[in-house]
Amino acid sequence: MSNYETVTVETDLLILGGGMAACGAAVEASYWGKKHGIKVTLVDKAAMDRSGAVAMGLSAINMYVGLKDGANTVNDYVQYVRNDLMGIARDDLVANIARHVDGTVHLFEKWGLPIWKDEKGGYVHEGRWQLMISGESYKLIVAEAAKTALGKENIFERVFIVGPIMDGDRCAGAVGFSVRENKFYVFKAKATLLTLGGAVHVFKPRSMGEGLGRAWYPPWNAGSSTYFTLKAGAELTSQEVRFVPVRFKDAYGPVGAWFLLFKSRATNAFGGEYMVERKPELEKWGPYGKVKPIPANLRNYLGMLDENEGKGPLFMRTEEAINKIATSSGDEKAAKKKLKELDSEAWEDFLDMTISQALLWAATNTAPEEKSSEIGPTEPYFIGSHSGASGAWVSGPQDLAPPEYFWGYENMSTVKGLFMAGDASGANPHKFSSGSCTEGRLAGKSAIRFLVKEKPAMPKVDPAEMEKAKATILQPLKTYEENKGKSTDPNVNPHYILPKMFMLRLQKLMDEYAGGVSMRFTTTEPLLKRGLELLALLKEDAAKLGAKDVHDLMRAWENTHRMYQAEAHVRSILFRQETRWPGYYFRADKPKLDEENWKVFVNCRMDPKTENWELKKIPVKSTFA
Ligand code: SFD
Ligand code: AMP
Repeated sequence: MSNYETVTVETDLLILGGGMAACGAAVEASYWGKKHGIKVTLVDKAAMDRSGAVAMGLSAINMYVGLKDGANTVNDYVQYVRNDLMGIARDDLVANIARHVDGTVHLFEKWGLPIWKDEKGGYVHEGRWQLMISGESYKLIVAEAAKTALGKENIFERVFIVGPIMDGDRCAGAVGFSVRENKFYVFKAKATLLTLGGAVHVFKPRSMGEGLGRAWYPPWNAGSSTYFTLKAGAELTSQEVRFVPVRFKDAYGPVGAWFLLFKSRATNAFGGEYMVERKPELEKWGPYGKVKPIPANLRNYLGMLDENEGKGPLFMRTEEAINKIATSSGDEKAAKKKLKELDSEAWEDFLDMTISQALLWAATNTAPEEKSSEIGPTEPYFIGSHSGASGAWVSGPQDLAPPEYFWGYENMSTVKGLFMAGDASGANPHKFSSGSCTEGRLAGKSAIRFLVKEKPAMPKVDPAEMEKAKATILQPLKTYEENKGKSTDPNVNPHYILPKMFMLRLQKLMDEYAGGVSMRFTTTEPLLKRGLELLALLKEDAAKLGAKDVHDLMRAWENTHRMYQAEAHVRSILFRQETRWPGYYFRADKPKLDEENWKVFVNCRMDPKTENWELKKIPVKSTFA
């Protein structure tokens, strides 16, 4: 530990993360920053070319409004998102992204992203809001634009960010460590933009043993955004709104292209189409049970009801969908050609995005044109960019936000000088890759506006405080080194807990007490309170984390971040006295939707010093009808 060098970097705007939101912020902030002599620096735990959720590529852009061709309006998108989240969404933030996202997609195309075109040269739509792409290299293309805008000297890759530096109640930057060299980093900044993604593996995954690590959302997004926001004393919102996606079983292949492009049906094991047969259930869920498309969580719930009744497993009827399209022309020769085309689209959908699904098809001799595939709800994830809504509470844009939702600079949190975008910003879901990049652009420009107008001084950071932070952050290495010899097997030692064991304990706890897969996503007040008791013990044991090397050190802090995400989630579910998203979680002791008392945001904040929590209701307001 003594051989750890401290590297101090001073900058004006610090962008944390190198994913879709960060790349958008880098391009926009560098452009406007250059006009005002403002320095922009970016830090990523991995290599930007292949980091974050889009590392493996994507096969669709899921947010494109199509304003130019008059197909849709901003308000259409606002309504779609508000209904999908059962009434709880920030219309002002959703609209702000919706009015700019098409421009971002056109930039992607200019940068070289292949977007499928129809015979008239128009974009091929997967659905009303989704475009098909050949997106294996999507992240490389977007990262290249960001790196060019920033300049190599302003990019720090392979540096893991642990938490914020505070200068009084102002965010003054961040601390972290290299995952390649013995370097501890102090980033001092006049403004900070947090885009560290969402959280995976807080709950026990369905994958285990040889498959452990297999997930839909990337396990390398470990809740660092939530931890950073809490430790800065900023407000979070919608931490109860986890996302439980329905996915092809065991390899986590997405379903959007099958439902929307291939118009595939999903049925139970007896051929029953649960989204049709269980329509009466939708009556129970207020106005949201009547909208089209059926909200994502209710789609899940209808399938879960069939499974609970022993009608599982559920299947995506790929064979039916492909053959129906192929034979639709009635011409046998054309059908053969179409079948071949559809078959390659089916495989490309996964080869461009979730390669393991294609591997599992191969490994199980599954030809989608001949055999349907099992689907099912996965373990919960925390992502503010898909059909979940967890993230920080940020200011809206002045022209769209109700007065209560605007405090100076759009996308700024409740802590001065700290901005969020992408998964890190909450209550504005359905932004996906293109919307997250767009929100990054908006937040990047807003942070530059903040720097130009407020002219904040470089924050004061006490070197002695930084040395204390360094000791705390590197402590797991010391704990392991000092105690590893006290047992015959360093993996079994009473003096420390190893990161993987810590993670498995957290996952078991969340699965059993906070409504994970084993509990069919169901929980109650007594279960949640017991879960909090066990989380408090886990937090005590976090002080005894041991790390055998710098990789383990990153794992130790990733799991600490997951633990705080877990606590924010459990406290928020406990606070909301109803069931609003039954296909995401079900409060068996509060089984109904309560529009009268609970059509609100649930916000939470933790005092960084005392770690005391406060939770509150925030009324849902909108300037949209
Ligand atoms: O259909 C630290 N997403 C899809 N979006 C689409 O537009 N189309 C699709 O087809 C999509 N599909 C999909 C999607 C995601 C995944 C994983 C799959 C399939 C398999 C969603 C988008 O990918 C998502 O909305 C955006 O990428 C979110 O952007 P952002 O910027 O909020 O998160 P990020 O890109 O993961 O970036 C996070 C960055 O932070 C870094 N990082 N760096 C330093 N220190 C730490 N402690 C850090 N922790 C994290 C990461 O390295 C990364 O650079 S479909 O299935 O939905
Ligand atoms: P997914 O593959 O589940 O990540 O979904 C990709 C996109 O398709 C998202 O915009 C979803 O909201 C949308 N989607 C998925 N399934 C359906 C469905 N059955 N009806 C309407 N939209 C859907």
